[in-house]
Amino acid sequence: MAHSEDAANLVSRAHAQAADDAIGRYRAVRKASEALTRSLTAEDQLAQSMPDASPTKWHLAHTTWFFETFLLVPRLAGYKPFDPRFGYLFNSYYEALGARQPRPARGLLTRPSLADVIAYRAHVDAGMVRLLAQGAGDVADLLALGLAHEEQHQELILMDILHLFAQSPLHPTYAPPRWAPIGQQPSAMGYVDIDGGLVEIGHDGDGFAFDNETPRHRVFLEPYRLADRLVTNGEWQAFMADGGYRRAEFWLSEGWATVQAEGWRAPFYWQEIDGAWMSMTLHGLRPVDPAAPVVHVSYFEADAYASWAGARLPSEAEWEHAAAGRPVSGHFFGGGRINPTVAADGQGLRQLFGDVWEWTRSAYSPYPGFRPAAGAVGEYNGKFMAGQFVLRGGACVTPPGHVRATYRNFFYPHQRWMFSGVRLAKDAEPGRGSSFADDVVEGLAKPQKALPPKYFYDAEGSRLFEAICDLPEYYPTRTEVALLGKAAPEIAAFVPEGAALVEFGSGASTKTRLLLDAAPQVAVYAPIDLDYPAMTVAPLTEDFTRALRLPAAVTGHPVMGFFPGSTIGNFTPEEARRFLEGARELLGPGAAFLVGIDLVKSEADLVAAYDDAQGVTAAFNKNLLRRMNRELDGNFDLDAFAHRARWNAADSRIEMHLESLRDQTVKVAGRVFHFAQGETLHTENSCKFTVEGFAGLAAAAGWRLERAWDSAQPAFALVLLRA
Ligand code: SAH
Ligand code: AVI
Repeated sequence: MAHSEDAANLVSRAHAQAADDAIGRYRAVRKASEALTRSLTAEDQLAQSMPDASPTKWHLAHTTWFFETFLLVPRLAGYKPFDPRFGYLFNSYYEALGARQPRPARGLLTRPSLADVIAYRAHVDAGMVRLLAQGAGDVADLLALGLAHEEQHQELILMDILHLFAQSPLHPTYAPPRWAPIGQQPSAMGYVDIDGGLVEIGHDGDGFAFDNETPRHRVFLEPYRLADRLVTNGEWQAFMADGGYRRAEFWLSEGWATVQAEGWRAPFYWQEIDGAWMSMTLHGLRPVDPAAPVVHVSYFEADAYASWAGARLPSEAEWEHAAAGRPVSGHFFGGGRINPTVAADGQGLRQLFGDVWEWTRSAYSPYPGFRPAAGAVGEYNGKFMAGQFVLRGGACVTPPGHVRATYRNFFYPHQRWMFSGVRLAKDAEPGRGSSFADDVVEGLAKPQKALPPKYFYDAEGSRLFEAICDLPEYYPTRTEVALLGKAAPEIAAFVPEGAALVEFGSGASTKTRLLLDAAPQVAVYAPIDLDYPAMTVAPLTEDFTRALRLPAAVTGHPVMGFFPGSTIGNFTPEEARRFLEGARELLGPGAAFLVGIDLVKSEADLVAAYDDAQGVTAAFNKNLLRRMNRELDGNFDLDAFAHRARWNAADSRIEMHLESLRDQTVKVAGRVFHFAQGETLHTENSCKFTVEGFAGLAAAAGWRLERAWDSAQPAFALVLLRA
């Protein structure tokens, strides 16, 4: 008896607790909406600036109508609607619930007054508290929907107010200008490689989700690459400066027609004032921050930008697969700053959640097996599945806690007043990375035009490189060969019996022979190079920065890596770190790795080595132009560019550039690029190291320095790393 009383008490206490929690959640969301109106006058809250936007007062009333219509009227015995005429005024789009005030005429509703709407909210709130106190469990799903719905309108209030204020010559400020100082440019955009395959997307039913996120289902993804951060205003300005809004070749036909009809020449809220770009924001009219993510761009613009940048937009499945399981943290509404923030420095995917909604290339359509809910709430999402595109991740005006990895927002491709921005994606070419054409388009679109040095090595480039190695000025090859000849017996002691020697960028394998001669215990030779396909035992003809597995012949052998020639100096320090990490995984635990590094020396010797008297290095450099002409239908005039080799002391590297000798326009990869006189195409870095500096770099990638051999002038070193 006593026991069952206790049990009954426990159950009723749990019910009371659940009811209290539900009331608490309800009140918090309702209050948050009202808090958004604090800085608004009654006039601000009545005006409607365009048919797509609604007055704040209407949002406040409509969200209230939602609770009244879907919860109180059917569920709370004795509930009396505040005013039966409100059903007509504040029904948004529910056909099942009858006629309604036309959307573009919401701003004409001077009655009810704002005070009446506030009283309406109080009346419905009192009803909701009574309903929830009776038992929150029965209405839990509808309550969650009503609250998520109200949170969507909180974001709409902010979007719509910004649009309204942007019409005002006074540039009103919605929130105090807590404007962070102009951010540092984020690090260069990188791409994260994602395997894809058969993956699942969609909500799994655990916790609240909108119906459009269901059912969870399988999708096949080809391998793809996702940009590690959002596109910035600075990058967008480069697109504008390159005629982005004037060149039809980047645009979808409908997008191009819209550009013409609307006269678009910049993102939605940008204004050019005295030669400087300013943007209307919720903090008033502010200078465009080049480091911050671009915002208020349409799908058409996002797509055009991606074409210009040699990339594409991600599909929603690609986006979700990459975002799944990551913490939903980022810059959402709150904390004073209502603007997208600059990407944090760092690795991997950043800014996935918050800041700006990210356009995807996916049409907003039902998932396989999608069924709208029964009754009028079934009109919530499903009936809008035509002609719109999906956006992912939430924005700085989205309430915190509102979105998740499966969340699908959607807008028409011409719309721009929402906080929408761009993350780029690319197709992966399995094993090869991006294509030559993609890299050329991307590299020539950068403010400092640049190409990855790996494209030097077509057959002619490899021949020229071998000629460079014989030049009197090019000391590295001769020096490393001599050093290797001397150190080979000692190095051989580190080579295990039956070892597989994996060489990166083997070229003609001249240096390898010195090592193989001294270490007959090597059983398998596995060179990885873009060129020299069928050379030796188990060659991999691929990009060594992307090699994911070794040839089968290596299996079962202890592994030693070999990377001579200071080719590692052709990476930036960040690329070198990433390469060394990848090599550690590829070569496996306990592997040894012998790396040749060129050491810092006098500027005169360095410049001479990269600008030889016979002009072989110049020919090697210009061969890149020849290659683009041949493979990418380019029309570079080789005589209109000059070879330059410069010592960059700050970054401790020799840089090779091709300098344009006149103003010119070049066509390549189906695109047109302008070169000003004196502008350069940066074609190679060749970093010069100290042994200690290099050991630090290797340590950051998980390698320990075990031994080093170095030569006197010209200084060069062979370092032996251990995983
Ligand atoms: N190891 C030789 C050749 C160095 S030249 C030496 O020390 O003399 C650089 C070599 O690396 C070239 O043969 C080039 O084809 C290759 N290479 C450059 N970048 C590469 C990449 N990303 N993947 C695979 N091979 C690459
Ligand atoms: C392959 N690599 C290490 C050479 C270097 O010295 O950076 C390529 C080269 N560039 C000009 N000359 C040689």
